[in-house]
Amino acid sequence: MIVFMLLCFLYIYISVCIFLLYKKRVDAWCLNHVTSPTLPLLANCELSKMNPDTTTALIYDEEMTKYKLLWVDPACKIEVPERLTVSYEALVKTGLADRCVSVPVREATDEEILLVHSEEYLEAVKQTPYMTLEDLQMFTLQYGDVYFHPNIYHCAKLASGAALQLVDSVMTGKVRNGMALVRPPGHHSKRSAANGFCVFNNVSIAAKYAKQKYGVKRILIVDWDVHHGQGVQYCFEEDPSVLYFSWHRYEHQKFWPNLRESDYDSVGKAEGAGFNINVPWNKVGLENSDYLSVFFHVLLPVAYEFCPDLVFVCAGFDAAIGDPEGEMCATPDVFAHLTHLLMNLADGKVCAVLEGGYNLKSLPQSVCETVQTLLGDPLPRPANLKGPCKSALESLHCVRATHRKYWSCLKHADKLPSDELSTKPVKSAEGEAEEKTETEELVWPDPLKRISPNVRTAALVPEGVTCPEGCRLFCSSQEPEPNLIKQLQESSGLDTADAAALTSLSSLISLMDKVKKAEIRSGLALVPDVSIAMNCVVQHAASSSSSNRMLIVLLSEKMAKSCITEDGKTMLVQFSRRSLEAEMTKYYIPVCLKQGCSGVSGLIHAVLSLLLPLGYEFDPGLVLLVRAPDCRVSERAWQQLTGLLQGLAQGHTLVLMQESERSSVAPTVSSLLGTPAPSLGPLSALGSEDVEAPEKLRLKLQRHWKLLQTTVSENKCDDDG
Ligand code: Q6M
Ligand code: ZN
Repeated sequence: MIVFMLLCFLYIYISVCIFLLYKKRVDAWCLNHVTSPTLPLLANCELSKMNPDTTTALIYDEEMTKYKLLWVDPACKIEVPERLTVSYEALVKTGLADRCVSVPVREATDEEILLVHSEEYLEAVKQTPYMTLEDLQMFTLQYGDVYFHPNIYHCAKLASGAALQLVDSVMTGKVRNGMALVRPPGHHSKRSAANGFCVFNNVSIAAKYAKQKYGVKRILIVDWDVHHGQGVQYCFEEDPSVLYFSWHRYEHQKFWPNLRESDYDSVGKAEGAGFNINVPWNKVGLENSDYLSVFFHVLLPVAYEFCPDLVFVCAGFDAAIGDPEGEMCATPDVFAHLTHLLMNLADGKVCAVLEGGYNLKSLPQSVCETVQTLLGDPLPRPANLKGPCKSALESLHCVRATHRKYWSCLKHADKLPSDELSTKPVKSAEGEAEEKTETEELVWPDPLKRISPNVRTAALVPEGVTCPEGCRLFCSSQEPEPNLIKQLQESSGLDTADAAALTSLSSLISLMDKVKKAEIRSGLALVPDVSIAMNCVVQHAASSSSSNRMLIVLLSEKMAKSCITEDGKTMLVQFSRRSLEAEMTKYYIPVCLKQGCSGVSGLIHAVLSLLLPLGYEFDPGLVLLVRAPDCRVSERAWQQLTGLLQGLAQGHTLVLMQESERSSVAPTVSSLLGTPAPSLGPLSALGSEDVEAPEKLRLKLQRHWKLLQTTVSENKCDDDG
């Protein structure tokens, strides 16, 4: 009897243990409903762990490290299992993996693989697990730059299945976004052929699946791998519901895969014309500025016009510094920005799937930057952007000119000169002669730690206004200093008798100081008068000795130039109906919009192609975003603007709004908290009048601000090339 009871206890004990272990995983999925009123007090990471609206999926399985090259092949030797292990280990070591929801992989089914591939090809690949080494080598011979292994078929099914799991997690709302770390990659594989280390086209399969299973109408695929994903291009060439964007090392077709159709003039076919965008790079050594320019002046304007419901990233990291294939010089932190700039599209539904990346130092760094951004951490400062190089500008020019007939945002792009720039065959053998010196060890600084301030967003609101969920009510702790009050009185023009107003202004100053000192990430203040408040903040910033630059983004019809000095510490970009062009200087930039801020397409276009490049090059330490009550900005466009600006100044934004606009507090705070701005819907085509003024401004300012350039201008004395 006693033995029986002991056995019973043991049994119960073991069951409870198993249950608890199991529950740990399930919890991550089911805590969706936990939204307690005390949430604002929790640290960011705990918050994101529980709320599906803010979680990031991470999909990985060690099984995908279990195949490798079994013979000597110089073309394939860089594609090693360690690519995956070092990436995953870096995510674990930095604590990022722990902050994600771990979603298991699965095998893609035959039916799913057949969404993209032919039956003959699938059947052929199915035989590979049973082949001898010799058979495998023979089998491999029919394809280019790829190798087979008895376990690669299994891994390829898992790689595609991982992409499908990611789609399911994002589309069902279990997570907001996510990344799948997979091997083999996918973007080169074609309907009936393996190619470039790829067996099944993971992202193409996932895109077809999303269309079929969830009825997704428009899909954007951003391929930032340094190679052209020709497989993806072929798959969706005639499909206007999938916009494929790829930049790639091309060198006038001298670089693998050496295809004519990788050039900028392959725009898609039939119905799909305009929905394939190739940006060929004809030089190596490109840098952050080159990549970001293409985002500002091609990808983002087109993407906003297209308005995807879902975004995939063919996330290869061979475009990063140190990569033996790409030979580019962009630093890993650029991927934080590329990721961030996509995160306000498609209501934040971004699915990143690993492709290439062969430097075992820059690859894990870049993966971490990407995942950390998906998780919503503050962005690194976009330091030292110096504008695109001449060759990148040539590519940019060609792409914009070629696509101007398809996209209204590009309709004012400069046409191509009659003698085309890019398709020109390579000049002579001169470049050829310099043989590839065995890439000497490149060094670059480790990316900086991205630390979240304890308080994400604080709001300074008048009594009676409730502070939205997730946000901290700001109360100034100290008594205002008499000196400050005196200063405020001068800059506000308020009477000493107006003690209450002066105290509230001094709270505003202390909020700004806390944001500047990074004790708080971002802030919002509802004030009785935005102009007065703005003046006070600007004066105070100017009087403090800090060398911190401030970017002021002003939505107002009221002239405001006088509030800044030209010492380079402040830049003011003002959006209004008024044509204040004559007043323009290097640091005061009045953007005249035909419909003012109320026209969504016009405003967004100006934000993407003017404000962002200016902001990134200026690289402020603080962004002051001011919304005057007369600006009539639509709530969604405002949220997009607020969201996009979080890429600057490590997210240190201070928003000023007028008391009368209290209904906008919640949506604004939501954007400051990192909630993706709601999608704008397909934008109405831009009229000439929307594009003309900003375009004129861009041309005038590009001498000062190189990130505004889109063509190789006459007066540009660039010595590379
Ligand atoms: C290798 C030539 C070696 C996923 C990916 C695959 C790239 C395949 C490159 C094949 N050529 N010098 O795009 O990164
Ligand atoms: Zn690649």
